[in-house]
Amino acid sequence: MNVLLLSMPDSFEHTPTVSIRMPNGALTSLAGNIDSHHRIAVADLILVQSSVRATLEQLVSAVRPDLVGLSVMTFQRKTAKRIIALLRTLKRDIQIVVGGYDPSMAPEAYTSDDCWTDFIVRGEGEITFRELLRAIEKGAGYEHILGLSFRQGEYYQHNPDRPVSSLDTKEIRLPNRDARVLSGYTMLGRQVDVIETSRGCTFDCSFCSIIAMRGGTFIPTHLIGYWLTYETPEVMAPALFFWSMIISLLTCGASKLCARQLSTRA
Ligand code: B12
Ligand code: SF4
Repeated sequence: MNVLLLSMPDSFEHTPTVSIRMPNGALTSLAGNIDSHHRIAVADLILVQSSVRATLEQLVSAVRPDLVGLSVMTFQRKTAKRIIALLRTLKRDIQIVVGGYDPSMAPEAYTSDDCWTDFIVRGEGEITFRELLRAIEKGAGYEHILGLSFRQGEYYQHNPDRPVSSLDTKEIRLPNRDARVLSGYTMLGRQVDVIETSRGCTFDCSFCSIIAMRGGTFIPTHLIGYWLTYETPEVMAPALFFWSMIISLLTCGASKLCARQLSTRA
């Protein structure tokens, strides 16, 4: 299948594109976790904020996607709906899947008449998305896929939630950065890439999306070890953004990561 994954072009006033144009880590992680025979393209629309329509026209024509996946934060919902409408005019038989924070926490926003989606991936996406592509290929039905909502005629079926992955079974593989088809990621003018060092948080602030998304779990060590061993030498942007909700709990791992990165560059 041809698959196109998009992050939304909107930035917030705290993170204007003149200072931050960061890659979306979810999309490359999804790209790294689908079966290898699929053709996958990842496009971060934050890089083309002033030419979204033209870029989508070009991408749909070049990739001919069977399925387009959108990663959506809450403040990007309106844009996501406009992009979905545009995609449907560009290719009629396209299937649309949405995932990320907004579709996970407010799936009903993506099942209404003004937003016609085929699938909603709720919560952690790698395994659900991999299983979804397999099910589409086999025509085998979607009832067995945890964390998935799907359209059945007029209605949506919401399958049970998928428990968060412990990440130590190697069921979730490394991201695929080669799938990116746009360039120009910068942070304060320097080329940047991102490395994920943990998932979740140990705290439970009532206003925070992380708790709803990951049920209060925090999974640090496996990823730190994983990235240290396999990934950091290959990620060579002049600026690296290591993200963790609470990196201060991981000072040992964080300093190892920095030391490893510096020695690789020396
Ligand atoms: C790194 C990060 C940033 C970076 C990079 C952002 C980027 N371009 O991706 C920077 C610092 C730039 C940033 C900025 C902002 N961020 Co931020 N950020 C994060 C952080 C820490 C990690 C995100 C991440 O990549 N995680 C790792 C990936 C692998 O996991 P994931 O994103 O959850 O994706 C998984 C699932 O959601 C799902 N999924 C996601 N997308 C899709 C798409 C499809 C098709 C499918 C099937 C599945 C799927 O599968 C993925 C793999 O399991 C999160 C908090 C967190 N720990 O997740 C906040 C977070 C996403 N950010 C948030 C916010 C609000 C912002 C800002 C608006 C802040 C501001 N006021 O300016 C800006 C928006 C900038 C922008 N235009 O993107 C909120 C979003 C809340 C919400 N309800 O929408 C979060 C959740 C923080 C929080 N605690 O509330 N952010
Ligand atoms: S990520 Fe920050 S805001 Fe969210 S629960 Fe953890 S400490 Fe609280």
